[in-house]
Amino acid sequence: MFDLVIVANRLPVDRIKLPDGSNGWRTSPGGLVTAIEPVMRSNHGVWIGWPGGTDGDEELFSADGLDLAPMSMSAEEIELFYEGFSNGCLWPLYHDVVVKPEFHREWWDSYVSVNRRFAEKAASLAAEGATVWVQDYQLQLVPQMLRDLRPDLRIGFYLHIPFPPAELFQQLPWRRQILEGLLGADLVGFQLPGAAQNFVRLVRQRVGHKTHRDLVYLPDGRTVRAAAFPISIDAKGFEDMARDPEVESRAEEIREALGSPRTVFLGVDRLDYTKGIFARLRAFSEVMKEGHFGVEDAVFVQVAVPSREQVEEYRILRDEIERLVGRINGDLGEIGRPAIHYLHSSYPRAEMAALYRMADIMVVTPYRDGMNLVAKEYVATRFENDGALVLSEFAGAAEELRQAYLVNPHDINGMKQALRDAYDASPKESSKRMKAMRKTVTQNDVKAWADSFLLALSQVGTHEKEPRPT
Ligand code: GDG
Repeated sequence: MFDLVIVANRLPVDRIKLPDGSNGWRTSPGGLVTAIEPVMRSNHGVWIGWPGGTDGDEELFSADGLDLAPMSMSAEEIELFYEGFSNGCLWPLYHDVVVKPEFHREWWDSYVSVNRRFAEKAASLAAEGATVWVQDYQLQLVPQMLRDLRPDLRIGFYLHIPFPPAELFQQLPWRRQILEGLLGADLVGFQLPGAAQNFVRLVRQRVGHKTHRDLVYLPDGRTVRAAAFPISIDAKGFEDMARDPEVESRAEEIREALGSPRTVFLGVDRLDYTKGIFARLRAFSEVMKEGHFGVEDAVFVQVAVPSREQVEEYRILRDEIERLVGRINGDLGEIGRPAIHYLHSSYPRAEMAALYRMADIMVVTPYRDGMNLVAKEYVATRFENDGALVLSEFAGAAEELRQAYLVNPHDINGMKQALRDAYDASPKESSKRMKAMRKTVTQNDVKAWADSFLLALSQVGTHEKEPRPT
């Protein structure tokens, strides 16, 4: 039995087959893992999640000192619950309908039954009075299901992606069930205050509960708090990695391999339609075409990390981006000097740090993003206060990183201007901006995020100053 139970769709590791046929584990990339892993380590909890694959093995194990409880997933559940309802319906709906969400009843049925299995697993592993922290959009029904099974638990929920305005959320045929699922938690955390307000407003309108500021009052006397806890990174960990001489020499090696251009632009994203990769590369290529810089002066390195490759929209996007890269390099490149270096791959963390170190301008231009950790990681690695960040206004990170070159990713001309500005900035100007951003990131690191969430969770209902509305 455990006192802290993390419930997330994925385990922080992938199950892999070793050359000798036995099972092995590899840390899997992604924002959630990066954020929660340090919390787990310092609290000695258990992490429940899907290890990838369909092998049905649910035996507890530990990897890298973490206790892990794998949840099996059938091929049908992967298709209906994960690729279907989670990534074909909720993901686009919550990201401002960048692509059209699909509403299928059999996807929903699978979402309900998988959420129930997660709730049952959490109920079986949590000690009396334990804290359970449920993560993200795939598991929004778990809080209420778990509360029905185990009223003794303290339950927190954190949404890593945006929570949409009522006008969009309302489209969801199962809107009420989702809201009621979330209300099973004592504390519902979001990236930004606007998301928490969207939620409270919807609860008032759609479920009819009384609310006051960030509190929801349930008829049974329970109080639920909805508030913002902007996520962050292990800033010191990233900085230490960036200072490692091996990382530094790798960064130099990459720059040389790129032909030692004056300026390197960098994009690092999961290959996802919310990330705005296509429009960003177009903007860069137009600036180059117009002669602001040539291929000897500047290159763009775009790392597109493979993601959700079974989902049709993602396959289409990959084709579109790769066609665009081919076209741009055909138009603007020279022998041995492409304008865009495109890499469809994932890398070890040290290589990511080397990429951040070698880049002069980091370009992060999502149409909508809960936070965006890549932007913060880049800032953390710039210990000499050099480099520039071009950042979408629609990334949660833009609320904190005000000294970035902020852009509207729908506005190609505006993006072009920001790329030119970042390219032309004096070292003094860049250093002033970076210094301020580094302060923000180092002061609010992932430990502060987790600590503040867990503290707030422990306090819900214990010292309400406001009288309950009648
Ligand atoms: C969701 C929300 C929110 C990426 N490729 C590799 C790799 N990564 C790491 C990055 C970063 C993380 O994955 C990506 O995080 P982001 O925040 O940029 O984006 P999402 O994956 O969409 O994350 C997002 C986040 O959750 C946390 O709440 O910020 O808004 O969408 O840490 O470094 N890591 C390694 N190799 C890779 O190839 N090692």
